[in-house]
Amino acid sequence: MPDKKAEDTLKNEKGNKDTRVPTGIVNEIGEPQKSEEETKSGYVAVIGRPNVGKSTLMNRVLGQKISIVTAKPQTTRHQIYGIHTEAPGQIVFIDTPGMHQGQSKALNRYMNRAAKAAVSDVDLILLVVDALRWTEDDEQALSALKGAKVPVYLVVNKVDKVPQKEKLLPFLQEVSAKYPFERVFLISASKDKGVDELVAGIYEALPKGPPIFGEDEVTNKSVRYLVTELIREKLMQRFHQEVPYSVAVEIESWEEEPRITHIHAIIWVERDSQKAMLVGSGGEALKQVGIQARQDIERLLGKKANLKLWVKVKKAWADNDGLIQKMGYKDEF
Ligand SMILES: Nc1nc2c(ncn2[C@@H]2O[C@H](COP(=O)(O)OP(=O)(O)OP(=O)(O)O)[C@@H](O)[C@H]2O)c(=O)[nH]1
Ligand SMILES: [Mg+2]
Repeated sequence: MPDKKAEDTLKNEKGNKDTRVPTGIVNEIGEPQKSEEETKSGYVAVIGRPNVGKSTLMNRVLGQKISIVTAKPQTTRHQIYGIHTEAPGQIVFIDTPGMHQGQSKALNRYMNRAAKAAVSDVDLILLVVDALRWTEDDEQALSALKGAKVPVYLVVNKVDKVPQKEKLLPFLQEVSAKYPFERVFLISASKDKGVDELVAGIYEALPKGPPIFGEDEVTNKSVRYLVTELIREKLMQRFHQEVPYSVAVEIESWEEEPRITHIHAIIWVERDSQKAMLVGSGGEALKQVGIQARQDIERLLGKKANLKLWVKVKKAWADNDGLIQKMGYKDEF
């Protein structure tokens, strides 16, 4: 696993209020604390096809939005860590792009590589699937488990969509026969069902050890990166057809004042027609994107933000290996 990148990463707002207490100290209600030899820690890769709820699950455990979520597939594009620290130890989730068969564009190939790379050097893998739906893309995600040397849990998400639970049985049998999963969990990440049981199950699989990251760290990504993602989330949610898959967001300038942060960001698209869609009708849709993104950004930064967005065209950037690297899609997993 790469070492943590210390500077500029997002810290846990809870800070020292975190439930983990240093070795040998007795907490307020008088219970002796676990020494570091008793805590558990490790990396947990969250993989699966697009749109099954991997990012929703990670955010649910962390209790905050670290990874963006939309109703559209192929939302997550990079690996992103979500670091969960509490009394029993530390779970470092690695959220990944959904694995899928479309390999036509350089960006899609990058996303599949980023997802596959997460499977090595971890302590546990969660294969997330959608209750009752098994597709070719699930098969692709499953094939990434070949040669995995660590336990794999099957996590069947969105069980809230299946009122008759007996209908799940044949699906579970079918999927369980495909791989020797160590355990199977039925959950609803968005309705918070079965998630605590899954977290308890994760600790059972992790090795004993001290936390890997500082207890106030919640991700390996910079605040600036999270800001670009929040803008991309609003763009994906608002626009349809090919636009969501053709946007990349870049911070052009970032200026801190005591009470406000001024952020200028460029939205890159692939075609003039896409730019026209974004800025069309007096720019109303883009204005709404800006307002919604600013609200989330202010929550993230804990202060006021002044957000300015520009749309620019870089022809077929997602289809060009050199350009996707320039846009930040580098193989540094
Ligand atoms: N009904 C229901 N919907 C869910 C649940 N979990 C996630 N969703 C929805 O499923 C959609 C996809 O969720 P994401 O978390 O973005 O899925 P993902 O697997 O990270 O998708 P990619 O990043 O594209 O690979 C969103 O609309 C979520 O709100 C759940 O437990 N029940
Ligand atoms: Mg995701």
